[in-house]
Amino acid sequence: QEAHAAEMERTFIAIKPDGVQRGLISEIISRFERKGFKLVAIKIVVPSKEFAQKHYHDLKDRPFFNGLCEFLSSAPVVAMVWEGEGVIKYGRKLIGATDPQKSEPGTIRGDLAVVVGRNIIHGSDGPETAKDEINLWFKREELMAAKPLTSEAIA
Ligand code: 3AN
Repeated sequence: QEAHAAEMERTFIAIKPDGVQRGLISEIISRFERKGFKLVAIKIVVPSKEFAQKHYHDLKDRPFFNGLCEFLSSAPVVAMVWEGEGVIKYGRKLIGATDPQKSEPGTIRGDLAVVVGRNIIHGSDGPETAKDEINLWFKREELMAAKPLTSEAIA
């Protein structure tokens, strides 16, 4: 068996229903692409409310939990996995602070959103949540292989 390259860091990013409805899919994807991160999985789905509750389980005691889960499950979401050195932390930097009133200009939320309940995008907040969220949203076979293409595969 051939040796596998070291696992490259990956994070889960979702464009939430407000981002999709506002036509911001390409804008958001292009910011991650231009930075140099690599898209390794993408699909468009309407999650069930139960699925949304699983995704946001850490927030289950917050007053906005129910509304947040209702919203996430209300319309199509673009679910993605991005790969690259430092992608978890830097992805959060591209996204900006949770409250768009506090996110810096130049960030996705800073440039494109106004209120916290409609902040257009989700990104995993650490290595553990990244792993859990990728496993929740994607099957193994939906992720592009970590291995670079061989010359035979390219030709
Ligand atoms: P982030 O998405 O920046 O990681 P979290 O995990 O604290 O922030 O919050 C998850 C989501 O919950 C946010 N993206 C936002 O949609 C919603 N949310 C957070 N705080 C509030 C709030 N005070 N009121 C309404 N919704 C909120």
